[in-house]
Amino acid sequence: MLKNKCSWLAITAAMFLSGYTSGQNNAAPAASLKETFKNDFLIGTALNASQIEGKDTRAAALILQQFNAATPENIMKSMIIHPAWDRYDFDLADKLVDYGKKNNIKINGHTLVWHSQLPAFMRNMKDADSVRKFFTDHINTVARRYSGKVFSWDVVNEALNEDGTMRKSIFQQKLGDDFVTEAFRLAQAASPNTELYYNDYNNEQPAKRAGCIALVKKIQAAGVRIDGVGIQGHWQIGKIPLKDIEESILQYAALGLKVHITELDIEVLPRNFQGADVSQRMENNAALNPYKTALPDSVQQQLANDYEALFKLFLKHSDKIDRVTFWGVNDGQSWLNDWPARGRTNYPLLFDREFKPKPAFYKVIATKN
Ligand code: 9MR
Repeated sequence: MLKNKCSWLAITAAMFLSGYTSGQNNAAPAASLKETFKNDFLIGTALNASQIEGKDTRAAALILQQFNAATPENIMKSMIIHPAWDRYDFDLADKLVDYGKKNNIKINGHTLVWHSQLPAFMRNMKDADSVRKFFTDHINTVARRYSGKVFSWDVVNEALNEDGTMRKSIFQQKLGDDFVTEAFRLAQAASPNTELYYNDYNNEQPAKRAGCIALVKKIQAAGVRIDGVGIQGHWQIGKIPLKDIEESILQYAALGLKVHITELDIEVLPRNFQGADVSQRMENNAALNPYKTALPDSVQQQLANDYEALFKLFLKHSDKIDRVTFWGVNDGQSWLNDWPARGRTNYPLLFDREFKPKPAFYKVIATKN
């Protein structure tokens, strides 16, 4: 307890010295995440369209200072990149790839196969041959275009239910469970020099983890390459499943896989379920949005402690973890302001709405001391 108090005092002092509490406009923190963890793992962020286009000038400098990896939050999803049967729109994805090359930022392609955010023309597709054609053309075309240009692909995203069984997505229904292996087979041929990942949320939980391991073993048994597993990391304050996360890192690594933490954020607002299934929603009301103007100190401190515990664990297993990516640059830009309830004020990341580092940022940096 005393130790906690002392380290909290030290963090507050560090923030004061670096200008965090003095209200100055120069938001740039003295420390850099990518520098601090350069011998441990890549540090990534999700980028939205305006950040990719360079329109978010306030974010621009911070991104370059803090991150050496990036995942497009939405613009490589099939709905956007493949809007019609014979039409692809590569504009923003090409810009992202150029931006990464110019700034030494490794790009993770997200995502080739996902049941959500599908283009309108294929959402209600009935006939299996048409679904297979979409699936094959999409992977071949997109993976080939960015072959050697993206560092890694989330080849398949969220194919599992919470109990570890296969989700009844359009792909599973029309192509069967083997669609996952097929997706990796196609991606491997189209993009031989890109690392290939299976990505999901809650796949650190025992039942879903077992399903994930079974999926990986099936891909491996078919002689198809899979380089790693992405644990998304959409967790909740005060409830970080550290033991399950550690066990998962060990079990995935034991299969010869690399581990990426791919979409890290910590929800601070009330919620009655875990995970990141975008179809689950709640009605907004005052009780669900308690910190409209500011985050109370006690919650800020808990958030910082949670991030500290996570990074201590990541460092302990840095030989197995290649990348840790936050799902957004600052709190104001997080998807969690609008999900599972719209219009809330959430605080899940390391930088606040003014792009200033939060106490959690300093605690994360201090894990290296
Ligand atoms: O952050 C993304 C948000 O802007 C989109 O509206 C949403 C739509 O499906 O997808 C969010 O990102 C998801 C990611 O692609 C896959 N894992 C869960 C993420 C949060 O929903």
